[in-house]
Amino acid sequence: MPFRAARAPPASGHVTARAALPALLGARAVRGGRNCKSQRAAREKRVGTSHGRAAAARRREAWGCKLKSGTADEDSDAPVSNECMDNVQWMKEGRLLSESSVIAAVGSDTLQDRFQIMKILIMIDFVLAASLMDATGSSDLQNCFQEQIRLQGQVRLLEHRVQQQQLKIIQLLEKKEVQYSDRGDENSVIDLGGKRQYSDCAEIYNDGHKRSGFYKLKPIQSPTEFLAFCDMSEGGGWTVFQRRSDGSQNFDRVWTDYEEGFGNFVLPNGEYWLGNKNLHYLTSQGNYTLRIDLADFEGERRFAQYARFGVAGEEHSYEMSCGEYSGTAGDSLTGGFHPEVKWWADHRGMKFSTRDRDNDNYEGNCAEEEKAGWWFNRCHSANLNGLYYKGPYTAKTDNGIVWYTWHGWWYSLKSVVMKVRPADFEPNIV
Ligand SMILES: [Ca+2]
Repeated sequence: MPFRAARAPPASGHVTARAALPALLGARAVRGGRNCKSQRAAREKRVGTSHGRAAAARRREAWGCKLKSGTADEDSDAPVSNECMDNVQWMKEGRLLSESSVIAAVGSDTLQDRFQIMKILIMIDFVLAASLMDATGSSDLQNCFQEQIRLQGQVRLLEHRVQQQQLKIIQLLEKKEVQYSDRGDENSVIDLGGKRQYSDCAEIYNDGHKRSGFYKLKPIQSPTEFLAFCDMSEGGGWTVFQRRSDGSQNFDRVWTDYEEGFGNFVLPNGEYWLGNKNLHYLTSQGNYTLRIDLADFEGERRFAQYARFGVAGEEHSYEMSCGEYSGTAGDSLTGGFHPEVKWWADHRGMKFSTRDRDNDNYEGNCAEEEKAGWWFNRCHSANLNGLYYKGPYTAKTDNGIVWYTWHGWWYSLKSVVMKVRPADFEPNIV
């Protein structure tokens, strides 16, 4: 039984040279063809009869050129299966090999010889096609199509999984970048190797370490070392004991928390309280200047500076003392902005208070109402450990981060840094 229209004998079964010549040319056209459709078009052009088309359709099906059994239209643009392409390729290669072999064997290129050659080639085609059909029985072919469809489904599923995995990889890489960036921030903890102990950041600065970051300190009376952020800007040598930057830390804490210190001692902008004990050890070493840097949500910065800042020991409930004010934010710490408020707004001489240790001058509990530990009086005109609102706020009490002389009681500041440095500090510029 013939398989390829170009190679097939007419219905009568008789092969003529007139039919065989275009068949040979047709084989060469297929060589440049890319799929079954072009193959089919070339073939139908050559056959040109309904009988030929029907036969071609049957043969194409047998070759695996039909993807959907029973639905493939003669002129359908349906994609061609790999098996079909494999079969076509197999036939093409076999046909071309046999063609060149026969021509070489005959060694002639006259028209008559070519007719003879073509007769031989047609017979070879029959043998090749018969072999293919034997290899692919119709039920086997159907099974192959089903297997193809199943495998294509699996391919789509795997492609979907690959896409999901790629998305996951991207997410993990992004997460890793964040971690690396955090790790970069952790470099703000600076280890000097422990060869020397420093009593404050001024000593570290004048020992040649002029990069801001967390350093280990051990004030003279302190039994242990502790980390503190050294601000080496604004002349350098500042030991930071309080920082507010983003509201990430809870400052509504009990006595022991404020005594020991709490917060983030890693990130350069980490919020923390150094601890009343450490603050006492630090400031009892000599004459320290307090500087308070403030920023609001409008991008403006102000500062307040106080001479002779000190914090007494635990036996005095960490009472605060300070001297003259200078700066741009106004004097809220001593109530110096108005003589009539001093009696209740001056924080000098005040003991430290927390919600569980009420040392204020108020009948109630300032720390409890203001949600902070502080040197409350009755209660305050400065409350830098208050709740982190963002700018203007409303509340039952003025419990935001308040510096009255700049923004009043009902505006909570964006950032605060409280830091100390020896009054006689002279930066070593060598
Ligand atoms: Ca009270």
